[in-house]
Amino acid sequence: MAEAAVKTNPVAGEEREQTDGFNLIIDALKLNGLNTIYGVPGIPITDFGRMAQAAGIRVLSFRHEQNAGYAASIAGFLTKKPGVCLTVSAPGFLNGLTALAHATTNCFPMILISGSSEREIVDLQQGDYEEMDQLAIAKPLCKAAFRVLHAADIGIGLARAIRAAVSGRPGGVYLDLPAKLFGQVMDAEAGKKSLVKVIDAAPAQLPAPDSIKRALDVLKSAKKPLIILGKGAAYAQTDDAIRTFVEKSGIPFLPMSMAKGLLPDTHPQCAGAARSTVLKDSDVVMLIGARLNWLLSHGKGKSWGDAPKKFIQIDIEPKEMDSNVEIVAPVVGDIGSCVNALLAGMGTWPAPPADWVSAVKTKRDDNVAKMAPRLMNNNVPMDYHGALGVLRTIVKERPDAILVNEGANTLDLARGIIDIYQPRKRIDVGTWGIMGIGMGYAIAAAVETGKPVLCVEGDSAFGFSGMEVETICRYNLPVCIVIFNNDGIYRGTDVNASGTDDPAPTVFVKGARYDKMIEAFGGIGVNATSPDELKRAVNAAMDSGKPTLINAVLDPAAGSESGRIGNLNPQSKLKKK
Ligand code: ADP
Ligand code: TPW
Ligand code: MG
Repeated sequence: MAEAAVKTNPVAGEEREQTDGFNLIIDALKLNGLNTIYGVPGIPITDFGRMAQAAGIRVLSFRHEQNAGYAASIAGFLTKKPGVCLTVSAPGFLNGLTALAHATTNCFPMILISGSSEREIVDLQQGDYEEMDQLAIAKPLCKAAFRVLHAADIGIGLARAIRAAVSGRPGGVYLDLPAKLFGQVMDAEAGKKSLVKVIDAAPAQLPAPDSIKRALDVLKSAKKPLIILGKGAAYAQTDDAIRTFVEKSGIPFLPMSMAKGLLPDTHPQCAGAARSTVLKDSDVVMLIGARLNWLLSHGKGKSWGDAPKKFIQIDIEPKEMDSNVEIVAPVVGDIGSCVNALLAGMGTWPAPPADWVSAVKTKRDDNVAKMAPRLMNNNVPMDYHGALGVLRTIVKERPDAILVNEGANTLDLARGIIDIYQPRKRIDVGTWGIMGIGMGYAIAAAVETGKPVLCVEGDSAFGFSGMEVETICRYNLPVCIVIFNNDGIYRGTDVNASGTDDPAPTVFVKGARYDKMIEAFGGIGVNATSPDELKRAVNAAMDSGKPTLINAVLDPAAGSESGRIGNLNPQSKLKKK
């Protein structure tokens, strides 16, 4: 128990140790191995942060709760333990809520703990300091939401939060802690007994044997099979089983963005560079921890071609099946158990038809060869390909670094160009395609893994979390941020059609020097105008591990509207005058 807990209280003539809400929460977190908190201090949690730090929990103090929340969410993805975000009431809570909803949407385990005002006042709407019915607001946006009113229930409250976050399909959980709870005093011995160490928080979920047989039968019957690996497969941390299964099957695989590196992008079976061909031409598609959402065009339409398709899906969430198209072989269970059951049932497995495998390989090799010269260009100002060619080589030489990536063109092109070699080394905008995850993800990646982090950020994307460069400097984290500065959102060339002096909505200050921002906090800033300069600066940063921000000057005309998802952008059909 945390030392500060100990008070004495004369009960029936004897001195009995007491504890309080502050200490019970700390003890409950530690008991469950939740040793890191991402948050922003303030009433009523300021002392809690101090006491948690004193008790050996790592407390990372951010400049905005949304960034702390994104950090917690990706900590959950990287570790399979719920990432903890701590905020103050009403506005702090709301700032953290975006990240909680994001965690839920992305199936990352996270617990948002917010202090709140007193129930008596909130429920009568009497206007407390930062009054808000936070529990009610959180509920529809997360997987589960709980409130603890009595110190004796803290252990159970946290246990419920942990189980809800990590069991089944992982997600975000809200834990509401009213200010009064922190100071509530109770007998220390009883307090200790009230804590719960959660046993087997995410129990294995074994697939039904029938479902495994059905899936293998369908897969075996395929002429043009394809395996799609999603970020659920990366989350599952069952890397060897997945790799063995894919290799034993001989089937081409397509990694979704955050599943890149489960098998290296350079693996002979990787169909990443033949994406449109394999989606169109495949006849049986096995999804492992990937949803048929917008990122896979809902499993139908033009990108899937006319050939009839059969889908096999492995997922822990039974309701995911048939969400967009019919799943002929649903396999419900955790990915480790499912893949191991598939492996056990495969027997001697026939290689997939050679003409299919070689057609995919030819397409892939053609596309890679076509791209190669563009990646070696030395243009000044840089274009995306020239800059990304450099970063691609650096990641190849440093495969254990974690790549954080957001933006539009900066995202779409980096995803395709930068090969990833190890599992969970690429983290990005995820299911919602949101901007703002950058610095929070970078901080959590560095803190949780101890590995160097390379952030490839659009200049707009960076702006959503840019103030956290101070946090990166404060904790002296090995983070190198490269800003693809093309003077704006998608491009820096838009003009205001109204004739007023205002700039167009998508453009920023021309020639901005983001590198100066980090210098204000003692980090290293570099302005890089050519691929060679960029290469030198990134290598120096990765070697030194010092917080670095590189302003990579890109041609403002190099990008395209909405990057690769311009098709989702409604545009006026009215003729421009
Ligand atoms: P991507 O965006 O990479 O395609 P999604 O986030 O759409 O991936 O899909 C991830 C899927 O993985 C979710 O449907 C989720 O239920 C599932 N999932 C997460 N963890 C596990 C696990 N341990 N076992 C099985 N399925 C999982
Ligand atoms: C929370 C909309 C999608 S991409 C983008 C915005 C604002 C920025 C693109 O510019 P950037 O990249 O980063 O400079 P580049 O290389 O194309 O110039 N608010 C949120 N999420 C999203 N997705 C948006 C707005 C958007
Ligand atoms: Mg930009």
